[in-house]
Amino acid sequence: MVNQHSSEYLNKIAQKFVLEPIREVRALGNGNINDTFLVRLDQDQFVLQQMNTQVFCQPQQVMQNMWICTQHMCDRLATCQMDRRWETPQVLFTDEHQDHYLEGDSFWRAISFIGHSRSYDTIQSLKQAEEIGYALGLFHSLVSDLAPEKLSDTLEGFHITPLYLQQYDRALSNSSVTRTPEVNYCLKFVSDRQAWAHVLEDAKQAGKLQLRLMHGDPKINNILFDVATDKAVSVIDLDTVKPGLIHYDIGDCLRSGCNAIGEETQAWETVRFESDLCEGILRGYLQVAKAFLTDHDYAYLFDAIRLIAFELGLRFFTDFLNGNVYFKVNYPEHNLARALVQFKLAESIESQEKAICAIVEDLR
Ligand code: GN1
Ligand code: MG
Repeated sequence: MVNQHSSEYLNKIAQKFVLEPIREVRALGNGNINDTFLVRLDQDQFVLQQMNTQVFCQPQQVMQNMWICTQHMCDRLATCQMDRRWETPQVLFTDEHQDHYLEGDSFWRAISFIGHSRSYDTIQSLKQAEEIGYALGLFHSLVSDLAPEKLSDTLEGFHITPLYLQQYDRALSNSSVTRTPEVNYCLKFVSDRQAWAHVLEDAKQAGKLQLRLMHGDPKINNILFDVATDKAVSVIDLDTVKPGLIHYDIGDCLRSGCNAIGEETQAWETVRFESDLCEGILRGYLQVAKAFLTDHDYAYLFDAIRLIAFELGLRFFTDFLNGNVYFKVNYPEHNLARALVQFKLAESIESQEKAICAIVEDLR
């Protein structure tokens, strides 16, 4: 059998997307779902990815969505006067003009590499917080006039918390997990919040929150910063751009950007939601987003921040109970450790409800 990740194999796949000789292919980043590589050419480089088709069952639709949304953003950028650097990742095509390459069951695609940029796994400063918020705001603004129904639902149930609760109930009833103090903490944490966890879906059903286009995964390391100015220059990882609530994005951006020790920390007991970083991110976001947020949107911001940390913890914990079938892990309790981080973060958010709501009020 071919070793899919041998350099010979990777070179062969990478060569499908360019004519120039490939100089090097190496692993890039630490995504939890797809396998990502950086391909070096003589003068240029690009990103090569093998998509996880267990998670993204319709990878062609993901590529179609990506194409529509990147084209739309480029058109928008061409007509507006940007006074700063901003770039959109581009889909690369194979020599047969395909947006992907199929090798047996393996689905490969290539995306342009945004040069002179870097990403961070944990936030470094308040200034950066504002940049992260600005980046998400600009992204939402650039897709705000693209009708959501033009994009397919490529990941059904994504960020629908009540559905994750159902999956959790199933996982729990099939699991014979040892009841360690950490496991008991997670079980109680979820059980105490079951009823509240419907909050955003209820607001959507009631027509208070509208379906728009969302990024789906705007965590800190999906924002790129210019290496010289440290200003945000791009939002990457467009796999989950699809119709949804922008609240999922705001919650995801804040749960990731306001946890200064990062989602992979082992020190889960010390995880805190930093409200000054929250203020920075929201200030940056609202600089752009004030133009399209409604009163209802503001009313649900706190719930969104609390919910997405809770939801991600629930997703990690469920995967731990299921034996780690969704997120990549480095050791068997990895998803439990990740769940504890998110639950601690949610707890910290809950304890600062008044302060966070006051920040929202002051900024609007
Ligand atoms: C996954 O694969 P990656 O790292 O881009 C996940 C996100 C989570 C994130 C947590 C499709 O994203 O929802 O927030 O891990 N993506 C999917 O790090 O489930
Ligand atoms: Mg992602």
